[in-house]
Amino acid sequence: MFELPKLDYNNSALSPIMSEQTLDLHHGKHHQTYITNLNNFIKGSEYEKLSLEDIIKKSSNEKKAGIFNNASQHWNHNLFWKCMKPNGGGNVPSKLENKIKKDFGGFEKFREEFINAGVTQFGSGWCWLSLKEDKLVVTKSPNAENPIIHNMKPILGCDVWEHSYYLDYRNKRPAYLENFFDKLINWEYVDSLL
Ligand code: MN3
Repeated sequence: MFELPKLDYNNSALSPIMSEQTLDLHHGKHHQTYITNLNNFIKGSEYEKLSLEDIIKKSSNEKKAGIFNNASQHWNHNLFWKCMKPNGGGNVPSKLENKIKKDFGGFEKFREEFINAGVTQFGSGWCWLSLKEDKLVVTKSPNAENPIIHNMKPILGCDVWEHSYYLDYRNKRPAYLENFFDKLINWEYVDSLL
């Protein structure tokens, strides 16, 4: 049985960048629903004993869309909550900063590429910073899809489903992504996943 993880901050702590109402709904309702659905799907099946990552890989291989979508969304949101903190953004730990500069040719280039990936994801989905073998890469994915099914290790993910930003930013997805990047990211956590 999977359970909703507690956030490391209060639901009002990211306001006004991400409002209390958004977190109440996004964490308390949307994320909880993925977990409830996942538990119902796997109950009594061979999936029940597997780790979340193994459930994602197996259901992807076996094209079990119901299990895959809910398991992957559970994983994705776990990372998303951890990648944010009150008064986030700002200084990046030097190990991560140096790796970003090396792999993207500059921090500003990486910022642009990450935000652009989120802006250009057509419809619902995610943008990611992942390790692919030894290199950092930015990718985007539709719906629930997670880079681990493409043998990458995500270390930063931003939810660009409308439920993530519509109450606070309406249709302005670029403004949401810029604010997420500049004011919410917990770079110490991202660095710890390198
Ligand atoms: Mn979401």
